[in-house]
Amino acid sequence: MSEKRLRTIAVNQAGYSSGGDKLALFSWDTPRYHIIDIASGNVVFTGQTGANIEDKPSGCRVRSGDFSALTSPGEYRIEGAEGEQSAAFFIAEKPYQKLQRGLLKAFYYYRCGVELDGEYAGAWGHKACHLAEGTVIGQPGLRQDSSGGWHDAGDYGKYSGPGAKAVADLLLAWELYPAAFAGVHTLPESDGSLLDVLLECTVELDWLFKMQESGSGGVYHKLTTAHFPGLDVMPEEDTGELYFSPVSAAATGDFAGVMAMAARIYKPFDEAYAARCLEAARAAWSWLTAHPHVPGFTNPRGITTGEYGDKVDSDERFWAAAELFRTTGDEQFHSAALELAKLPFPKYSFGWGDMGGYGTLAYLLIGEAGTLPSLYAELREGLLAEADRLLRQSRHDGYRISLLEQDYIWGSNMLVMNHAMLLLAAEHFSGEQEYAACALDHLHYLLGRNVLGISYVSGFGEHAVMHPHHRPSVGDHVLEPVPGLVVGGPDRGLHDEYVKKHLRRKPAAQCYADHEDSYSTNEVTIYWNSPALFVTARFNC
Ligand code: G3I
Ligand code: 9MR
Ligand code: ZN
Repeated sequence: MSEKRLRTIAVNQAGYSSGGDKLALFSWDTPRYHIIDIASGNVVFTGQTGANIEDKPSGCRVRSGDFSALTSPGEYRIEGAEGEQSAAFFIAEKPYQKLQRGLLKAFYYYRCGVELDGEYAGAWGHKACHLAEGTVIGQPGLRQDSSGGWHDAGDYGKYSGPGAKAVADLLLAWELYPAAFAGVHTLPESDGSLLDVLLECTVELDWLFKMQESGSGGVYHKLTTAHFPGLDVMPEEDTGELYFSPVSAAATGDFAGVMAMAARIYKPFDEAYAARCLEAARAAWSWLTAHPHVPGFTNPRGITTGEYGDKVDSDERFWAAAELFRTTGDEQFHSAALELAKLPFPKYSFGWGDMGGYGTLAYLLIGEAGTLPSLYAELREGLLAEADRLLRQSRHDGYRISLLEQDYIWGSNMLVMNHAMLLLAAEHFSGEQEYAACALDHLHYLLGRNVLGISYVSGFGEHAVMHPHHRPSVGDHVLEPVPGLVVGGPDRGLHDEYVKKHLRRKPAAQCYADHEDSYSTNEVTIYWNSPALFVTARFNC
């Protein structure tokens, strides 16, 4: 059925670096192809495809065409034997610089509580939003400031844990790949001292401070209206009452982790800010130690916005302990991390609900000398074993990524980028280039080298997502969506009405619809952008 008709020539539409490997992937059995230079119209390369791979997730027999020998910078298109065409793509010395800037600028577009205007916002400006005080659920009469931060996604909720994941990815990107961010001071409020990436993260950190309950140190799980507003409602028109949902252990652990990280990273630039972050992290840690066993968060009665439920909080606690230990060197945090590490939560995951990977990275980044050698070795070997598993899976995959059929879930593109992050962490700790090459294959997939031949980043690629489930993009009457947004991607679970109706019986990797009603495949979130930014930064060093 579908695989017979689908003839995709898939390329990374953001491009390939001149000196690097270049593969196009063909979704059907075709022997030959040629490459056209778009400026001149000339055929500049003729190639043969390799043996096919039966690819279960895409439902296709995939062949690859290797055109690494083509190195001249330019804009190209691939044509198949019967006139099939790929999207346009670039060959350039540094093909991902614009992409990195776009992925970071997306966070500016996600900002809440400020007007987006002028040259920097371009066509996608809007008035300041969500400035009202919020009601604290369970504390009658208590209302407090709730403004600032980034909207979570296509909706206007603000959720502490997911926000912490997004900031952690950006700060880690800066820690590991500072050269990729050097000298970039383009934000409207930039005074040339803090780099854009660090300045943008303070937007979310400043809001996170407001999510900490004064006195207890616990952190409210989320701040949203009672229900999602209509899909065409602009942020400033979303004026329903805002509610702080109760404190959760997951949110408090994530908060402690990201604040401890910020305390370390901002110290050279702003001692007072760093001290405030550390104090907030310590207060959150005190709440955690005072509340060793708490039930997972569920939405309070009457609140129907995103739940981000998470029953297991030992991963968030482990991250908090490891990050506080890394930042302070204080033994109390080390012994807590050692105890928590014994618990059976995933140690190599970077999902909004599975934050153990950040604890592992924090611990390993201390270096062997400052840690318990047995735990250091266990985590290092475990991380490399996980990376090896991802490498093997990628080798068996037609589109050269590590996702198995069952991994095409809601937000599968986050898994694609999280796996790439893990591979890059493995590169960092082992020096093995093979891991980086595999991570780059994951970026190629995101930017269009997938069975649908679509770039999952708005504004990046000739055939890029055009209709994200993103309220400002739907409500603003601008044809193009807000640029630089990463969408969720294929979800074989068919979790919304639109895909249930239109995508029945499609192979997993084809369960995606570029339609604004498909919130389960085509929404956008800050924590899908953030790992993509981390991965892109690696390839801009
Ligand atoms: O973890 C299980 C896995 O074990 C299982 O094999 C798989 C099979 O479907 O499901 C996995 O769970 C999924 C879970 O995400 C964990 O990633 C669920 O199916 C899936 O429904 C769930 O989706 C979440 C979705 O909210 C619905 O709760 C997304 O991760 C999450 O990103 C998304 O978040 C929403 C917010 O609620 C509101 N704001 C927008 C945002 C993005 O759509
Ligand atoms: O628009 C909502 C989106 O931001 C959420 O991520 C998603 C899942 O919680 O829900 C969307 O809202 C839909 C609601 O759940 C069901 N009715 C249709 C709504 C979208 O228009
Ligand atoms: Zn807002």
